[in-house]
Parts: sequence; C-alpha cells; structure tokens
Amino acid sequence: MLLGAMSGTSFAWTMPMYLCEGSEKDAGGVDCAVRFYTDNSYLVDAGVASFYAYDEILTAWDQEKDGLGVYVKASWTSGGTSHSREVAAVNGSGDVDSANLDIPEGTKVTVKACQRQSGEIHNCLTVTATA
Ligand SMILES: [Ca+2]
Ligand SMILES: [Ca+2]
Repeated sequence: MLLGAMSGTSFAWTMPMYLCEGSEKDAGGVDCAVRFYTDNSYLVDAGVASFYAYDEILTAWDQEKDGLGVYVKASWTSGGTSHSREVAAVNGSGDVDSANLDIPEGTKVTVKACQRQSGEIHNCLTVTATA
C-alpha cells in the first residue's frame, strides 16, 4: 500500500510493519518492533524501531543508505505523571541510538515509530507495548 505524497514531494512511503509479542525475558512484558522498508517488495529493511520490555530498551536503527533516518518516541504514565523519551538514528546507514528506560513493570507504553527526513518525521506508526 502506498501512502500519499506529503509536503509537496512525490516520495512514496512504504507502509511500516509491526510485531508485538510477549517478552521472553520479562514475564508480562510485551515487546514491539516496527520495521520500515525501502519499497513495496518488503525485501529490504530501511530501518527498525523497537521497544523491549526487559530493562525497557528503546532503540532506533537505520539500516539503509536512503536519506531517511529512524525516529521513535515512547510515552507512558507512572505515578500519575506523564513521561516520554525519544531517540533517533539520523547519522546514516548503520546508525543506532537507544535509551535504557526505567518504567514500572506492567505499564502500558505507547511507541510511536517514524521515518525522519530533513528533520521532519513521516510515515509514523503507533503501537502499544508493556513494560
Ligand atoms: Ca520490564
Ligand atoms: Ca537510512
């Protein structure tokens, strides 16, 4: 599926795919990964954004030399307070940025994953993980 052109460009974004599944290392935790692809063949990964429940690790990983980075933001509420943290891999193919968060077990975590081009985020997909 193609998404429409944005911001006056004719770039055709490829729909990201996601997988959320129970954590193998953290009982009750749910890991999520969102993958971006270079085109609609879905054969070549452009990048991946992930949240892993064990130790609450948020990661953006750029896997393709395509002028696009990977951005991910985690948002959650604990102790009656809203929290968020974002990381971005914007230094080219192979760049990885991650954050080791500290989120109470069982907390729902909203994970917004996007591609980034020229400082702006595009093609976002939001999934829900569990810390
Ligand atoms: Ca955890
Ligand atoms: Ca890239």
